[in-house]
Amino acid sequence: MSSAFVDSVMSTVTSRNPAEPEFLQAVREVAESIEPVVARRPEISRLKIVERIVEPERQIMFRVPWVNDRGEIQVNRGFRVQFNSAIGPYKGGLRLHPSVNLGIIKFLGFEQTFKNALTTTPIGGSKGGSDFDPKGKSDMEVMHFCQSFMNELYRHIGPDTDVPAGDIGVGGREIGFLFGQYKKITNSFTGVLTGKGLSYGGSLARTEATGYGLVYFTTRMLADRKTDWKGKRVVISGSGNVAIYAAQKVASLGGKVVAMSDSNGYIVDEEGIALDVVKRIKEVERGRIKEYLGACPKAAYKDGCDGIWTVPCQVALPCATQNELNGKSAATLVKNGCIAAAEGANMPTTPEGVKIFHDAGVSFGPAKAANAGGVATSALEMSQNSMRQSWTFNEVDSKLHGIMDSIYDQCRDASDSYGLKGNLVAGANIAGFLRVSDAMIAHGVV
Ligand code: NDP
Ligand code: 2IT
Repeated sequence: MSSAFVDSVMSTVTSRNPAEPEFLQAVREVAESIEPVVARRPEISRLKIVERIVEPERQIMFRVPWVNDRGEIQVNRGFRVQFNSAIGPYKGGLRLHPSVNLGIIKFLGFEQTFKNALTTTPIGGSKGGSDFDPKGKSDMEVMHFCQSFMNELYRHIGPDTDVPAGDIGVGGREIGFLFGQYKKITNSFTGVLTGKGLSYGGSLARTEATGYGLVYFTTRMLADRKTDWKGKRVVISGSGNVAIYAAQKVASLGGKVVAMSDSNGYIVDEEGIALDVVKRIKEVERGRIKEYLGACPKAAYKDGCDGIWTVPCQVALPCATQNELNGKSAATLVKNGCIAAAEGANMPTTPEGVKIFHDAGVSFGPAKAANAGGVATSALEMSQNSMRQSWTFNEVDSKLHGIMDSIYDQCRDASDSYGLKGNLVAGANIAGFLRVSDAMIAHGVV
């Protein structure tokens, strides 16, 4: 879709941020969605809200030197992009993956701003990470990297300033090392990171939250089609934190997860994926998904990631990485009878893929809304830390469920009120944008 408004936003953002295709993709999608809002609310143009919202408040890039087990010096690049603090302290994950660069962190920070607004908890948007590859590294190497990363990051974060968490390549182990180093350098014990271990201030249900939240959101999408999970074939890409707990919740609601993947290939198990096996391989042994065949020899393994979308299913949950589900894969899913797709990963569906789903009448849950349960529960962890309390698993899970329902309602109501019924992409972007822009307007030109 092209228009004078979108063209004008994109021409400035493109000239300022050349060679950042993921960031430009994320901005274009929001610009397309909010065009009717800008037309209805003239103060947004007058106060240059769109021009301001696409510019990060602060971008930090830094050297991360560390020493590997062979005594060799390694140098990685660290990032923290503090995108928007209109509604609360910056909040968002840290990604450790060799593909990380400034454009990827900016796309994630930009999306995080609107996602966090949708949670209705008081958190701004940020993202960070490094091109460090944790795969094949020893615990000591990961610790040395995390300590060096925090030696710079600590001066930019704080419980009321910016609160990082996990993302790809950052789970409980890494958060522990990062927290330990922050505590040592600053001589303070505060809730400066979320996703912490339960022994030092973490929240019950944070590990499960993104996957569970994704399934709560998708449950509402299915309910709008007068159906539920019972007997549905479900394909979930990835086999990390989000994928595993989405699979667990799907199975508990009567769905059958028949395929999962990692960056090398995918497994198909017609009897339903044995999640205890996946959890052992991925969470305990840090192994590869193809090792599943060792425990479940009747399953099949195929090399390559996108083949997973050729496995027939009614519900598709992409939970690995950006742009992993393209137009061709979406068309295959539609042909095979898929009725709903919801994004556990951030921006996993290409714009062509989204269009094919929309045109085919497939219910589509965009990442900003559908995967917001993780950061929402991070906000609940911050609340518990501030109150020096810990809630039970059920208390946190029921608050998470309520937040996902509210996000669904916001997306549906926003799309309805702009004449875009059923378009949850537009609904999420409009509802998130309005919340952030109202706060920015109230703050004046800052
Ligand atoms: P993990 O590191 O736990 O798992 C990532 C999974 O995705 C692994 O199976 C990994 O395979 C696969 N993967 C990663 N990169 C690629 C790639 N380039 N191609 C194919 N597969 C890939 O991360 P999470 O589960 O935490 O994150 C998954 C997605 O969910 C990301 O998009 C993240 O931004 C998003 N997300 C995460 C939240 C959270 O709370 N953790 C919250 C909201 C969104 P392999 O092991 O082979 O690398
Ligand atoms: O993309 C995301 O929302 C996350 N990686 C979680 C961020 C957080 O602060 O919990």
